[in-house]
Amino acid sequence: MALGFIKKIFSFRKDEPAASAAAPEAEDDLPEAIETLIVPDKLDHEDDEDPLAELAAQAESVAEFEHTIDAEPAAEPEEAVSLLAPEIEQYIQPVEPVDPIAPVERVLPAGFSSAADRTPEPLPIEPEKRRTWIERLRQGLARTSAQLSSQITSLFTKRKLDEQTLQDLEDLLIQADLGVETAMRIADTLSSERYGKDVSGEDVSRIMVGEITKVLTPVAKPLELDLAHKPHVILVVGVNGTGKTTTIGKLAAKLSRSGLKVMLAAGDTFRAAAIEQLHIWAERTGADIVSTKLGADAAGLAYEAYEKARASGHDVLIIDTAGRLQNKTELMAELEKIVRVLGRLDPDAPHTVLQTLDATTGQNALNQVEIFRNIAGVSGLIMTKLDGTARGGILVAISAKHKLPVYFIGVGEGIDDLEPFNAQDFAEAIAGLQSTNK
Ligand SMILES: Nc1nc2c(ncn2[C@@H]2O[C@H](COP(=O)(O)OP(=O)(O)OP(=O)(O)O)[C@@H](O)[C@H]2O)c(=O)[nH]1
Ligand SMILES: [Mg+2]
Repeated sequence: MALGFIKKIFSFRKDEPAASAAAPEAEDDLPEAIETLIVPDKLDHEDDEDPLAELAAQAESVAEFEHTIDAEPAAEPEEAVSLLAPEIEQYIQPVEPVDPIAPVERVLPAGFSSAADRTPEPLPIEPEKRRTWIERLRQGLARTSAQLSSQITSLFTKRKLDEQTLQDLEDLLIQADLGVETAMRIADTLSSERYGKDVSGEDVSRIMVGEITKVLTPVAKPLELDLAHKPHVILVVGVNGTGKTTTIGKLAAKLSRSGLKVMLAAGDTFRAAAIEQLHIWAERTGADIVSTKLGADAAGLAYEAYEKARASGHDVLIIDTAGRLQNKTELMAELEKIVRVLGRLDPDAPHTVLQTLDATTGQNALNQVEIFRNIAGVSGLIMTKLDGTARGGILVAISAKHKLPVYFIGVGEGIDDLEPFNAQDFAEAIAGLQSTNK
């Protein structure tokens, strides 16, 4: 009899009509009873208690409830529990968070460094994981690198290196967004090594990797956190859709995992969906969040978030912002106000102003850095979507021009798809060269 009742409960939960045996007046009570019985977080048990044991305490209500439905004699509590157990187990497993963020000891994650010791030694990346994201990076840049390689190969087939081929090579490299400066350096190095001689595609790739690595190495830096001043404030800026909110989620995951207390602030107050999106990331990563109502003043929110983060001892505060470049004047005023307000609370805040760049946008990313650097005093970059059909060459041009640190790269939409930026890996992926040192 108890089993019949359980079946009724589960069929009801799956949004099917309750079995006809249920008395009509009892049906209204079903949802609550079901929640009490089968949704683990409604059980109000401590973490270290067995949820099934906890159920035993509630089993009487099973029997009682059954009684109200079927007017049958109540089942013994133990019987009800043993019958419920297998069904309940199914519901307990999925309720585990998809990406549990268990705080561990307080060691900064890879890609961050502490201002206190200033000896950034990135944590080793597991070989398996490393392979996966490098492959994604290569795939993302495959179109750029394949196109470039085939053009270079056809340029040098059966030709000795002369002025014209050097000029053609430079043009190819500029078309791949690498920037005039780097294109010229690659051509110069090639010229000094092989002028008047045969040149293979591999020669060019090798020199490309060398020159690109030289440009990128000085900017491939960890994001330094000054944990002596709590909270360390990271303001995240960038054009719409470049990956600000997603990147904030990924950063929060890394920091929370290393045991740091993270607060997020939903500073993009113009879209309800933006606020909601950040709430979801906060939930997934175990970070706290401060948000306000739609259309509220973003600087006011930043102020409130800072005060709360300081009062509750949060290590890091990450502030999301809107990126409406179409209304540049308004955006500029808003970002300036956020920076000004934070500066009143802590003269060094925001300690980091991070700009996200979408790798699929190409040349336009260069202008975006120019604009946001002026508006918000960008202090470092993260390039996202390098797993897509990326045009990553522009990062070389940006680095040569702005020399801003590049902390991480986004290689997917998932919580772990953010990797510390590595100059050589990136250079090899652009040149389409297989890694030599892994
Ligand atoms: N493939 C891929 N997608 C990404 C990456 N980073 C972000 N995205 C996706 O890009 C889209 C835009 O990302 P958001 O984080 O919402 O961008 P945003 O800058 O906050 O956008 P606004 O709030 O509109 O200004 C989302 O669909 C993300 O899932 C990445 O590294 N790889
Ligand atoms: Mg956003």
